[in-house]
Order: sequence, then C-alpha cells, then structure tokens
Amino acid sequence: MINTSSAKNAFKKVTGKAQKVLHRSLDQHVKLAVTGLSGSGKTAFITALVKHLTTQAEHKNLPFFDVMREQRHIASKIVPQEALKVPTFEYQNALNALFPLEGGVPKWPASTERINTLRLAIKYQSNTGLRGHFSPQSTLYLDIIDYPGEWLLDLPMLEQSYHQWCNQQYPLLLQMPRVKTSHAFLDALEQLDLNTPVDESLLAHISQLYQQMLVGLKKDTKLAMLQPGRMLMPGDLQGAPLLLFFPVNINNDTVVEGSNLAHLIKRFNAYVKEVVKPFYNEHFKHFDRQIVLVDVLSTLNEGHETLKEQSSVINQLLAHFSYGESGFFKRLFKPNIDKILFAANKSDHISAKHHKDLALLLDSLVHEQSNQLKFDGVQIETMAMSSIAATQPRQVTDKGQTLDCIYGKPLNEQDWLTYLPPQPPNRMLNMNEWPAQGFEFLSFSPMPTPDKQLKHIRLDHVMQYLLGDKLS
Ligand SMILES: Nc1nc2c(ncn2[C@@H]2O[C@H](COP(=O)(O)OP(=O)(O)O)[C@@H](O)[C@H]2O)c(=O)[nH]1
Ligand SMILES: [Mg+2]
Repeated sequence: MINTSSAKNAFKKVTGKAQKVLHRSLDQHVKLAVTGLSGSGKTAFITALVKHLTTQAEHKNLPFFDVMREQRHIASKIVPQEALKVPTFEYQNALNALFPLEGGVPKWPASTERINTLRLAIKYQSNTGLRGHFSPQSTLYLDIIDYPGEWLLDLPMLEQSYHQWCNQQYPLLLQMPRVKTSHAFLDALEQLDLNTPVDESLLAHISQLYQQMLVGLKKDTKLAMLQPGRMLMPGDLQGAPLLLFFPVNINNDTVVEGSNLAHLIKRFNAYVKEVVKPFYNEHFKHFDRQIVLVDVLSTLNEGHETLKEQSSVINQLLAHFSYGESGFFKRLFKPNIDKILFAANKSDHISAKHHKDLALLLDSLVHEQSNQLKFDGVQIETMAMSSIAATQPRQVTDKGQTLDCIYGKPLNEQDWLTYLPPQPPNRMLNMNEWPAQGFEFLSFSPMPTPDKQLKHIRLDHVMQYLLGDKLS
C-alpha cells in the first residue's frame, strides 16, 4: 500500500513538473513599444491599457478584444520588469492624477520625457490547439516600453554622414515655417569660419542658439522633423560635447584637421554612435510590436506645413521599418517588429461621426510607404482612438437640425461646454484646399469618474490588433 501511494505521489510530482515545464514553454513574451512625439498621449495610453487589463478587465469595457469577449481573460497584474536599467512607468502616479482624493480635480498625468517600462502578466485561457488542449491556462508577459518619438526621428541619421545631414537640414532653416525663428541661429552661424582652428566656446554658443530654436519650434509649431532629437529632451546629455553640433551650409568636401568643421563632424559621428545606435541596439531591435500615437488634430490646428511635414516624417520613418532586400534594418539590426499601428489619438475631441475621417486622413499620410511594408510582410494599420475619453457625445437640435456635439471641460477653463467640433479632412489637403480660417480643435480636461472607471474610444480594437493573436 505504502509503496503504491508513494509511487502515485512520485508520479503526481513528475506530471506536475512536466506540466510546469510545458507551461513555461507555452508562456509567451511580447515587447510592445509605445511611441509618439511628446504630448501625443503615450502616458495616457499606457495608463488606460494597464487599467483596462487589470481593474477594468471586463467584456463590457472591451467588447472588441476577443480574449475579453470570449471571457477567456483570467487576470492580469503588474509584475517586476526584467530590464533593470530602465526606469519603471509610474502607473500609480498617473492614477493619482486621474482619480484625485475627495474634492480634488482630475488632471492629466504629468508627462515624462525618457524611456520607461512596465511588465504585465496576463493570465488567460487559450482557445486553440496545443495550448488549449494541454494547459489549463497560459500567461502572456507583456513588456510595455514607452519611449519618446523624438528619438525615433533620429533614426535616419544612422545612415547619414554629417555632410548629408547638413544638406538635408540646413535648407529647411531657410524655408517656412522655420525661417520665422531661425534668424538668431543663422546670424551667429555667419560668424563661424568652418576652416579655422576650433573655437569651442563659439561652437557651444551656436549650439545653444540652435537648441533654443528647436525647442521653440517644437513648442510653437509642433513640427516633427527636429534633429537631433536629444536636443529637445537632453536629460543627462545637456552640455555634453556630443550634443553641441548643428547643421551648416557646406559647399565642398575638404575638411581642415582641427578646424571647427572637423569638430562638428566628430561630434555628429559621436552622437550617432553613442546615442542613436545604442538606443536601437539595446531597445529598438527587440521590439515585437509598435504603436505610434499621432496627435493629428493638434497638427491640423498648426496648419498645412506642419501636416505635410508630419506626413513626410512618417514616411521617412516607415521606409526604415522595411524588411525588404534593401531594407536598412535588415542590414543593420534585423528587427522583430511584425505589426505597426498608427493611431490618431484623442478622437474624443471630435464628434463620433467624424472618427472615420480622422482615420482616413492618417491613412493618407501613411499611404506612401505602407504598400512596401505590407509587401515585406509587416502588418500596418491606422485607427482613430482615444485612450481616455475626456468628453461625452451630445446631440443638440438647432433650427430643426440635429448637431453631433461633444460635452466636456476645455483644458485650463472653469466651465463645461457643449460644442460642435470642426470636421477633420479625410485626406491630405494641398495648400489651396486648406480652409482659410484653418482648424481649431479644442483640448479637454479629464472627466471626473466617481466610479473610478476610465472610458475610451476603440482602445479594444487597438488591443485586439496589437495583442489579439498572442492571446488566442
Ligand atoms: N482628450 C484626450 N486627451 C488626451 C488623451 N491622451 C492624451 N491626451 C492629452 O494629451 C496630453 C499629453 O498626453 P501624455 O500621455 O502625457 O503624452 P506623452 O507626452 O506622449 O506621454 C495630456 O495631458 C492630455 O491633455 C486622450 O485619450 N483623450
Ligand atoms: Mg509620457
């Protein structure tokens, strides 16, 4: 008797172990990268994503997310991250801002300007094949990596020499809209002789003017193509020589040793090698999925030039995602990314019947390159969404007409407002099609939420696209 039962126990142990091994091999990992220019809504997106997978993980909140609809989601929680060098996404701080204590006013979480991460373990019941048959439940480890889109925009620099970079960047400074603010920098540049022995303090001074110009352009025009990206949010690199460079007007290829030009080249190369490349090697090439948040409505507010630049930057970037034979990444890094989502964020700033227009507009911006990417096997999609809806739809009847308005509290205002937002165009407009009065979309404060439940627009579609197949 004793023998049999101990044999049984041993057998149980073995099967238990085998099951554990099986489990482990069936557990999956996904690295989801979240990017977008600062202010595009990365922090709000990650907060909403985590909230909806943890304390709001219900079918009614995410009807188009299969794992929820099919009631196979068991539970998700934040677990310790594996990347110990990367700061942790401050989820609790974000919640504290959105759900203040009794009497407080909800605020948008403070923006962060660095890479950060968070790991979620998502436990679910599998519905297909091997996983469904053998394992009662599976776990998907989801690493969410939030990084400034400004860093991504440095990507083309990896393939450029300083001369090529200058030839691309310098002429832009003489055109609208940059020329409005580039005077101080261009005037100072006049004093610089490229061929004389290096004058470090002059280079530092001109770099400072260049940085001020970039920061001003970023703030006032929302232009996308501002390089080097770290000048916009330098962190520890502020003042480091490798960040003290700028584009100049180069006419010939001769470089005098020890000259100002020689030093500018050296710094440019150091920036690419020591800042841009490590980011791609340590982070970028490990990403599996990428969501790019685009604040299309703010771009429309800025005008035609900004929208056009947004489009050209997106396409320039996408060209670098290509896996094709000539694909830049293929040669340099061999990336993993197999799905990219461009999301026109903050769609709660317009009425629901125009969401489709917003998605079509973004699609038309991405269009140029998406065909090549699809051909190379990368899935690419565009959607209009809102991570945290800050308005409610309201129908208003005016002179017998029903108007689809939105209701909310405009940012930095005291009073609530019912308002009819403009309709965004459903494709890229050229200059003479642009409305004379331009566009003016308002921004809103987050809604008070007595039930501590966030509302979204199509976050479930986004989750299904990015994670659905990993949770089947
Ligand atoms: N209405 C609305 N506003 C949003 C949403 N997401 C972000 N915002 C606004 O955009 C600002 C910047 O968002 P944030 O997540 O900090 O952007 P980040 O710099 O990319 O992390 C916020 O302070 C909000 O004003 C959204 O889903 N709906
Ligand atoms: Mg942020």
